[in-house]
Amino acid sequence: MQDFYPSRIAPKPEWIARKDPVIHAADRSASPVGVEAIDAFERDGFLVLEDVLSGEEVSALRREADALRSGRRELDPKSLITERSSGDIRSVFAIHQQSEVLHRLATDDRLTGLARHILGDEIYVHQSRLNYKPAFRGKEFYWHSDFETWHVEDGMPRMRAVSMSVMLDDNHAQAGPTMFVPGSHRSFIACVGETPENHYLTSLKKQEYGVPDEDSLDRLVRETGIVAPAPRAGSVVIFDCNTMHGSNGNITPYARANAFFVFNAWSNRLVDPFGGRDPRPEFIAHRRVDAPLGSRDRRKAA
Ligand code: 6CS
Ligand code: FE
Repeated sequence: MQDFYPSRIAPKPEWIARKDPVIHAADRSASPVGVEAIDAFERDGFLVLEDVLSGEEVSALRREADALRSGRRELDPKSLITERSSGDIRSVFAIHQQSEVLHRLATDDRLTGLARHILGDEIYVHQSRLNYKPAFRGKEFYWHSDFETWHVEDGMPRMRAVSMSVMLDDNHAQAGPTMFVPGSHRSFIACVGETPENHYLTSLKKQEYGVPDEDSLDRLVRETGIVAPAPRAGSVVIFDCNTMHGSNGNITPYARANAFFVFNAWSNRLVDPFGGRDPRPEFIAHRRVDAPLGSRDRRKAA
């Protein structure tokens, strides 16, 4: 399959103009969040949806997140990623497959209806994870485009995926919220450096390959700045697969957790990784998916 976004090949960074639409919906007036919000998402590459979940829903999700991190649950040990320094759990992957509560959230129409609209297709979960940024010791996530990794290391052909981050705690500007560069989703920054074998064993703790060079980051930020939404618990921050983002460490007493779901268009299912390495394990990038999300239920309902 043609590689529209070659990366980690050339000896120096390259900027490639995005070849895919941001909003694939045929009729934007059907947007579940209104046309203005969808236009803003297209312009900025991210969107904050306040108060999507009720207080009760958030409390139930927070209890589930604590249970998943407590060691009291039978989880795939590979899906638990710990902080290098403290050993604290940094992420739990494949949460929609390991928790009934989180599976319900991953298939909640408030998320999936919007994802289908943006992607203009049936969808499935490419990746899900619980991100914990512990108090006092939360580590940073360096700047990156998710799509660059998902294209090179997972074989995601086109930019037709959207991430949804559900806030389980109130976010604070000082506690390392996710930062976005508005408009950065319109340029694909090809990175330099060859992907190491089994890169995921280190990249999920501290990503050092597939990260943009400082000149490109400087140029991106000079054009449109940095925005770091810090919404309340129950809010959802959605962002395009190619929006440049990262987060600082957290030395405040405010711990924060978010449940993160990546919806990919059914027509954009993974092929062989464009970086030529073996595909990453199933818990990080789902390949064994036999039907779009919810299609079984919708077929039954029909
Ligand atoms: O490699 C990945 O798929 C994950 N890494 C980061 C830093 N963001 C996207 C994704 O969760
Ligand atoms: Fe990311």
